[in-house]
Amino acid sequence: MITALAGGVGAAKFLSGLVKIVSEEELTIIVNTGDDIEFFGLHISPDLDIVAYTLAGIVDEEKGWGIKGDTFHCLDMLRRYGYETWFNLGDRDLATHIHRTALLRSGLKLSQVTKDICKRLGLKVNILPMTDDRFETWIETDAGLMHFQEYLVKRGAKDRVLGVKYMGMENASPAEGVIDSILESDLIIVCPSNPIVSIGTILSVKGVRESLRRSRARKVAISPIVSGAPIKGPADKLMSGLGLEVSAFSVAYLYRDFLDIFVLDQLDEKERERIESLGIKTILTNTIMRALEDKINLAKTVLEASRSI
Ligand code: FO1
Repeated sequence: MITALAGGVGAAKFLSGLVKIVSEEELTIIVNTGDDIEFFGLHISPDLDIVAYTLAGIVDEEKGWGIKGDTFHCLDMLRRYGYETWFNLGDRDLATHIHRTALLRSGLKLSQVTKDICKRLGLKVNILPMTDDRFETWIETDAGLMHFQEYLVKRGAKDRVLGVKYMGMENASPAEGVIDSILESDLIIVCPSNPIVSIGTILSVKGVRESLRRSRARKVAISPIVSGAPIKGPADKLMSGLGLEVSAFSVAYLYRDFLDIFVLDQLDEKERERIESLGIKTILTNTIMRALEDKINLAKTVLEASRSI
């Protein structure tokens, strides 16, 4: 059994390569829900949807989120009615949020709703939210404290980051299956996702970090940072805002208490020695995923690396 820890776009790209070489039934994906937000009374789970849409082959590949070919008529009308419409929810995408919210209101947990959505999208992979409890990532900036989506999408990550708050962390329990899948897997893959607001949130949920340390699985992470910059997203701004060096080494350092192998880009050979000094084995490869072939090759490298120890 394989368990992957995932954020949004970078993770989904990698996972779309992984499912080409391992069976979906063998894979559990634990997904960040710190990006979740409510709009128009609807519960939006961006990372759960990005992963599910990507694996179902319906994601807008250019943007990495939303549904390909989607239209925005509902949002246009909401704008006319005076609503804030900076978060681009497409018409088909809205159907997912309406369905999710209706099931949540009927008393189901987010993990049960996610299972239903995945089944209806034809997926056999087990996608789990990190928690069924309310959990939101908020960013402390020089312009004030704001929800992660406000920081990223509304304000274009332009504000200086002073801190990151995981709202709800104290009371959030891992969703059913999260800890068991970490403890029962042979391999745990930390996808190339933001170490602060995607993987950091998952690691902050009660018991997750500890179960990663305890699990006898081989634990492999892929660097989301290449040559001192993130492939996508604001990881550099968040890391430097927290006083961390923006480098592959820094990411490995954040996972040092449980990680066995760190896969980093071939451009980062100079980082190798420092990472190995943490007691983590390193593998150099191409981590930039443009074509499907790149995604499959990266997944193969991760599997081969995990068998080498
Ligand atoms: N990202 C944007 O940059 N702009 C958007 O308007 C936007 C809308 C959106 C709608 C649904 C969804 O599932 C994701 C969406 N995203 C959008 C992506 C999202 O904000 C982030 O990429 C993830 O939360 C980070 O993993």
